[in-house]
Amino acid sequence: MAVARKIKTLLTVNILVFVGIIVFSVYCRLQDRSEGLVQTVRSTDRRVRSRHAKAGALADREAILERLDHLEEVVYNQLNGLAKPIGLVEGPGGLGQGGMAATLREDSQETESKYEEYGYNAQLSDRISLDRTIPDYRPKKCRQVTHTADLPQISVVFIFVNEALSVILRSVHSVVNRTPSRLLKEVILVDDNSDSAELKTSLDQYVNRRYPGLVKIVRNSRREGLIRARLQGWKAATAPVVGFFDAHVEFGTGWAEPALTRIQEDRRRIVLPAIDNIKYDTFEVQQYASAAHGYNWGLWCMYIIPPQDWLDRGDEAAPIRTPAMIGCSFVVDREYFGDIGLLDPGMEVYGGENIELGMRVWQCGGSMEVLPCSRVAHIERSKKPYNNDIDYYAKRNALRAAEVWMDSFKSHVYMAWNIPMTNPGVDFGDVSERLALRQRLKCRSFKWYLENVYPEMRTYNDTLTYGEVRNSKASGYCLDQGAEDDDHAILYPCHGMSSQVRGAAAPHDGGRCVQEGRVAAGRVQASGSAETLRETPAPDTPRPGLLEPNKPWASHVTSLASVSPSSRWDPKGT
Ligand SMILES: [Mn+2]
Repeated sequence: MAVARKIKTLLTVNILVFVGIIVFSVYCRLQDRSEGLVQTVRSTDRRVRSRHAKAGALADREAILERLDHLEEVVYNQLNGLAKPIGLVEGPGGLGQGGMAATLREDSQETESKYEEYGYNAQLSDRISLDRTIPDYRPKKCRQVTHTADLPQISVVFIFVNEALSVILRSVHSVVNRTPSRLLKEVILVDDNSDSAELKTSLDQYVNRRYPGLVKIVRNSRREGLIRARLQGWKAATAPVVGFFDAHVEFGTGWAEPALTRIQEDRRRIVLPAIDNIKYDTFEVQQYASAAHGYNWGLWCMYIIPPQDWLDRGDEAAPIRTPAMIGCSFVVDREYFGDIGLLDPGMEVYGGENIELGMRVWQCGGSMEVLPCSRVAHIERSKKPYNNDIDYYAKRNALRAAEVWMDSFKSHVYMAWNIPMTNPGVDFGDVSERLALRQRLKCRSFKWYLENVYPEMRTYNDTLTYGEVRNSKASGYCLDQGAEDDDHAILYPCHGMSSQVRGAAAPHDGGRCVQEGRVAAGRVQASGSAETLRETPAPDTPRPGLLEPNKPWASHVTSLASVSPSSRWDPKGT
């Protein structure tokens, strides 16, 4: 009880002091104003005052005003400034400081529905300060590097659709707080026609008062997809360098200088700040290991091990050559980006544009690199917006990239998506302008790119055919990979995912299946229910008939199944 009473007293004293400060500042303001009025009325009197006395009074006045400004700042911070009226936290308070994991005491219905809507714990985000600090995960060496004073300025573009207000504002606060003001020309928010009213009026009012003149908002009157939304941001940008980010990120200390330095040295470099992870449930900031950004033949991006020469060099602060980008964080010279054709505006929604840019910049004389000294933490959402037909758009965009940049290797993309090269049943639109761009820029072949930039990528030559291997007696069943921990192929209801999709190579390769998984060895026996149909191991029998190269098995291979590869990893998506 005594402790409680003490706390109570302390609280009361605090509040009293607080109220005192406010009353004092309001009083001074009033004084100031009335003094102003009096001064206007008595302006004639003032003229006759001695010059010396006037200067003294002015100096006093200046000092008082300065002091008042300071007090006002203190009060403002204590009251959490402009964020408080919209239910958010600014300044040093709030949960999750230092990038620590945070939790809410009660899990309400509202929390659940917001999770559903945004793919992260938006209600928790509202309780985390817009100005929170995050750990400095840069390699040690980065902190000793000094940068020249004449670095170019940057425009930072955030694109979003239906994002939580607190998450967008934390991205903005974070870039303003951690970028030297002389380098940050502007922040551009591109709203791809979000549904919520909060993202219209509240966002407008907040940024106009908090960052007048610094933050611009561009709104699409219809949903364009995040690829064209980025292009809108680029059009609005005026600094010599532009950074493109998802609107659910937080910037690390000193992120801008190394990126701007690399671009100042060579404007044909596309620089990717290294990505750390903000956990979507607790908002804890976790470090990710140094990686390059690669992709599979379906053109889904993934982190890959850095190139061998980088590993051999043993300098963890050195830039990492990368064949493509995840896409949620990249920095580029504004004019150069225009010169090489921006992002393909014929692509829809998102997916594939990030890989296409990687292929294009390398093939057309530029480069792309991850910078471990420049770091951005990003929320990998548990669910993405545009959830309808994302696979369809990713496939469509992948085919555009394949048709323009990949020469004969485009077959790999068709194979990965399990669609025939003739009459694919996917309308990927007109690529003639992109082909003309390739011609105009005199770009290298995809073969050159594979050999020099992405040698890790496995190629499948002499492919005769690809698709599912169906059981001719029960056509609803396909050969499947089976459990990870044994060598047994199984029959399973056809689903068209990658575990069932196989390719077959020319005879010199043994005429066997060259799918990523294991080749079946043994007799495929249909017994039991659909769920338990399994191959029976039989070491003394030859390979299953379905895969015998001398059998006309190609007729078992379905040519079209409009489904996506299942084994993929896609952390971007915005
Ligand atoms: Mn994202």
